Amino acid sequence: MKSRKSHFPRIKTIAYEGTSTEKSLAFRHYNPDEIIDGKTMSEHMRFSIAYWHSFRGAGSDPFGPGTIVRPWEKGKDELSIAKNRIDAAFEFFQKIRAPFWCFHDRDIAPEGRSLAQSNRNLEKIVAHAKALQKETGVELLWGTANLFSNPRFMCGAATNPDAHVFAYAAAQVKSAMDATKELGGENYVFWGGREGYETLLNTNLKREQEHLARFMHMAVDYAKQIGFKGQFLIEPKPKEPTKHQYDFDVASGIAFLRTHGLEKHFKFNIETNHATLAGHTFSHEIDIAAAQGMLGSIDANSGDPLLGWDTDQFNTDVKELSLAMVSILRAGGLGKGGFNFDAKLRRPSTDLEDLFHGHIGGMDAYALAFKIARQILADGKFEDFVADRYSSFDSGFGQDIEIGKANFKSLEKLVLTKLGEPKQLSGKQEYLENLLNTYLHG
Ligand code: XUL
Ligand code: CO
Repeated sequence: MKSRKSHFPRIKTIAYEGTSTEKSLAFRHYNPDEIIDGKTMSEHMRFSIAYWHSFRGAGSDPFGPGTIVRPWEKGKDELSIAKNRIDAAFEFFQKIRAPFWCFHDRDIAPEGRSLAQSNRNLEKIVAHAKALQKETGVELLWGTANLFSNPRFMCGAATNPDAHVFAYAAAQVKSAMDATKELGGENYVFWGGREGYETLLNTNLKREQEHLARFMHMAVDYAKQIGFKGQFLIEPKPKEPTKHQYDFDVASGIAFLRTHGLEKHFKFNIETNHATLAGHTFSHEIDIAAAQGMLGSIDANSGDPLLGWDTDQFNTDVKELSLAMVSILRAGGLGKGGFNFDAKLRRPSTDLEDLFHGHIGGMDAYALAFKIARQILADGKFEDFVADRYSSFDSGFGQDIEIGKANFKSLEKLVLTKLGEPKQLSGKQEYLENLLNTYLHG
């Protein structure tokens, strides 16, 4: 992007400098060009930048307006501002060495006075983004539609009690899928922020869930019609903005997909703080999805243990990420997915370089966790421990239980005549926690 005016003239492309560096604008663990098992770290990590936080978020919260002013937010009209902004974004993607980006339709292009005008705006910006992708080599991890900000979606989109709103949402997703296909998106995400309810007093829960399923089937059919080969992903979240969201967590998402015959077409985009809000660990959600072969992608962030809402912070907790990485690598990786920084700067972090510090911290923490997890799996101590813990099911009556050859009567006879009282087998949690610390801290 040499020919364009720089939006970050004082910041150079972030380089890997290793752990001895004193520089703050440098990677200490993420070396995008390092080859591990025949692939670069960049190819392993598949980091992605979330357009909405990093290029539309200005720091507003429910108690006050935005605080962050960006120099590129100017132009003669909304569309030229949108173009300047996306130019700045692609310069950032390159300087931070992220190979992917993600967007909502309304992040990148302004909503018009009619759907037709919104579609025209989107098409113009998509054409511009396509040229930028070609010029920079940055690719699209996923696209999605914003079906939660506009007041028309106040009672939901696909689960709205008004069929007119359902139709509008369908039309909007159709264009967002077209845009994602046009930009070569590897996935398409459904996060149903308002697909839920505020009170059951006004809600037909069964009918709303059926409408949501109908909507998803329409998306599957439309993907076939246009030849979109990307992976569909559901991003669960238990609440916020709604009191109760139908895609509450991965387990309820699986139940929903299986109930409505959609399980072959969807995987999950798991967001760290959505797991926390659902009362789960990040690893729990990854393992539940992986157990069904439905682990798709990650929205990389974290919450704050003292705040009960979605703070979308950059995650620098290497312990949490190492455990998550063990689960991801054990499941065979993310395939077409990646690690998308669905994370935003704190409201008082108003400097341009804060945007770099946030992403550098997140990328370094993930890269370090990747290396730690590889070491844990290569040593196999935890795997051996767990395999041994279940070894009574490998043969004899344990194996009979697993393969369906045993029943209540046969097992009763066995206990009464042969086995008697089981011996205590320690779970050894403290030993395992200490073992984990040797990988994290030596
Ligand atoms: C909201 C959230 C969304 C989705 C995309 O909590 O995570 O930004 O990732 O709609
Ligand atoms: Co998200």
